[in-house]
Amino acid sequence: MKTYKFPDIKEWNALIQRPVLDQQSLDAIVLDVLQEVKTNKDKALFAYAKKFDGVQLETVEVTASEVEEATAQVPQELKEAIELAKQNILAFHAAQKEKEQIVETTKGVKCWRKSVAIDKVGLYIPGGSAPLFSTILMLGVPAKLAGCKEVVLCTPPNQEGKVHPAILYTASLVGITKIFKVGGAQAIAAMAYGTESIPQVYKIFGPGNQYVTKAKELIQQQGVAIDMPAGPSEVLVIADKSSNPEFVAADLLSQAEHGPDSQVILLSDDEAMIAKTTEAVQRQLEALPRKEIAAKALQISRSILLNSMEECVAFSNLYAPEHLIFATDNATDYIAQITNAGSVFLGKYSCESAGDYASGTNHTLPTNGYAKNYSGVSLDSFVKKITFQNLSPEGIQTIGPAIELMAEAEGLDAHKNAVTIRLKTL
Ligand code: HSO
Ligand code: ZN
Repeated sequence: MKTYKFPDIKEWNALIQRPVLDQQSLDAIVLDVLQEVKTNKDKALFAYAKKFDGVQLETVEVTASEVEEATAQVPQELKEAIELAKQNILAFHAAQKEKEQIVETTKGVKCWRKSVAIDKVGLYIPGGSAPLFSTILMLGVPAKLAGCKEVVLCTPPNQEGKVHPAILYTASLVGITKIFKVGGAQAIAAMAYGTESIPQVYKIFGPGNQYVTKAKELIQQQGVAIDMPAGPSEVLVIADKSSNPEFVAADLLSQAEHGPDSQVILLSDDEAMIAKTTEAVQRQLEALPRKEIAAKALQISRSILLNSMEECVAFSNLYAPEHLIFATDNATDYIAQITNAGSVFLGKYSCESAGDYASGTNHTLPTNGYAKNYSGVSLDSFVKKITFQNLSPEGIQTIGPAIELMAEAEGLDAHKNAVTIRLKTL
């Protein structure tokens, strides 16, 4: 972790930069995969499973007996932990249900908005080095709460053609029954276009590598919605002399272990805190099984000494972190000043891991500065809001003349006429 001391505000723009990935060759490769799946459907999926996952599949759909077998393999303690997490995520997201409110904007003009579930959604769960079954809770729970009729899940198989038991168990726990052994860009293509086995969906959610991310970006241009643009996961921690450097170090490493391209940022107004934390990071790192990954992430990470807490918040707002940990005793005093962040963790005991797994908030959050203009996944991500209106004769009589005048001024006579023809009958 490189340390910067009192950087001039002119240097801040350079310090908020995320590592840049070489995207040049990605477009062509991913476009090719999309086209292949669109044309050859299941046949293409079998070929990709052989090529990328090293397995000859007989069918892409996970069977009920595979789910049963997986359920038996998950230790009871882990099942209970997943259940606890699910309950909290359910409670938090259920409270996001909006009450329909009929607004009578003018006498006889009633308008309201109704949340209607997106019929078919697709969830992508990466396999790779960490089987992120927690993400199934984060996406599956709100999808079911919203009332999505069809929830499809794609996840890559291993070389034996199997899916991690905790992934299958968690999917079945939230009521997802359509699970497919497909990974990478081909999974995104399959859900976007549909194949003989995999239903086509209207919106695709979930994290993934750069191929998956690129595929989501491309299918979005073709009219399929996606949860949000994605980049590597990141955390920014604000600490002062009241913070616990061991806790802060553990938080930085919990994010760093996600991937070599994960960025972690430490901000403080206290030089001693930065020194203690960076020492603790090095020490704790040594004991981690994923220390090589975390060490790479630390190479692209920064600790920055600033003049005050106010400056730390200003820097954080400019960086717009996916996760902001405000690790100080008086963290709640700063809530009003926080304007850009995906999810905020206040005080010593609010570690990012709490939100990653079990506190109830969603862990699918905007990265790469998108916290400036995007929200994390919530119940809203799984619904559209349809507006309704119902005008009485009195309603159209009251607002009709204004509409006629406006339509005329825009030179749209047919619009005007739609009102006039009605007013004449009243
Ligand atoms: N920190 C990740 C989520 C996650 N962590 C899943 C552990 N498992 C992105 O918010
Ligand atoms: Zn995490």
